[in-house]
Amino acid sequence: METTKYALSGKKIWVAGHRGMVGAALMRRLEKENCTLLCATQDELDLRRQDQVEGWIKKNKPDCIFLAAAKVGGIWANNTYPAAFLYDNLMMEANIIHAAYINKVEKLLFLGSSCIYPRMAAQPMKEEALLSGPLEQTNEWYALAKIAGIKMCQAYRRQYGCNFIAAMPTNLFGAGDNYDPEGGHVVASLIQKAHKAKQSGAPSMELWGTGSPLREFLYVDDLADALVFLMENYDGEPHINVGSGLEYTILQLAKTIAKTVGFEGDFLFDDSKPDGTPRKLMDSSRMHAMGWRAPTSLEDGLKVAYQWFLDHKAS
Ligand code: GFB
Repeated sequence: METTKYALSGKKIWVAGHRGMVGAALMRRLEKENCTLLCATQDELDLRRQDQVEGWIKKNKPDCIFLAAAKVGGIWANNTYPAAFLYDNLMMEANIIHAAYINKVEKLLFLGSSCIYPRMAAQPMKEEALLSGPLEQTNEWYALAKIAGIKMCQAYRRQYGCNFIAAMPTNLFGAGDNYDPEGGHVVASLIQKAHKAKQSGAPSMELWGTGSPLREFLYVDDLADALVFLMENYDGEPHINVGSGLEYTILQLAKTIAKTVGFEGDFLFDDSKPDGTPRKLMDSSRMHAMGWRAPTSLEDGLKVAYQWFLDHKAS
């Protein structure tokens, strides 16, 4: 695959979604580069409004864009707010990608999610598994929006020659996660629950589903590093998986979190809540072949995530 090094030094870079977990990690990572960082808060710029996005890009003239803005949530939020997950994500990505084309942005990186792959895709999931079977029901709305984003990048490359690329991260966790027990993803929810159970001296904490689904977890600062690596080194049309290869059952994850937090009680299973997809392990061999691997263990990443929770969210 032909690639040209894209140097970030001296560039004006817009991190769309800089207050989200991924966007904030990107801001931390990009501070190490000699570049100018642009960002806009939700009050200044509603990314769902085409006129606002076109006006903002025209005025601020970014050289390149990390499209990390998205409406995200865990299994419950995805399943409960299908319209918002579909509409908000479609609008944000369509507006930013189209405005980037009109304003001749040099390079754009779009962020997807491992839920774009079919529910029963062969494991580990290769990039080619996209659109080869039915999606997982609990998050098909979000997945469809993310698939549209990948396809927009490919379409704008083909028709207009735009250097727009896409990365698909696996399940993420780290500083800045959403610790809402209902709306968040499993790692943040379980940190919050384990902390509360420990504080109150509860004999047990609750896990949704059966505890048997397998998930791969990637520390968000590792993802930010991978995204900068791709922006600098990758120019291809196919989207690229970014995983850690670290796969655990939800029960194994819960035990590791309990150890990090210091909760010594039992786990109860609420099987009225969905398990979602049974397994979601990425094949990250393309990333590995380019020379990038995730350096952080689950245990080390969890220590940072728990400390961030204690500093910002714990009561
Ligand atoms: O992280 P999570 O919400 O999302 O849930 P998905 C992962 C697994 O953890 C599911 C179980 O099997 C949940 O049932 N789980 C156990 C819990 N206890 C809890 C809990 O207290 N909170 C949560 N949230 N889960 C999301 C998608 O799927 O993954 C998104 O809905 C996105 O679209 C994201 O792709 C990365 O891994 O199932």
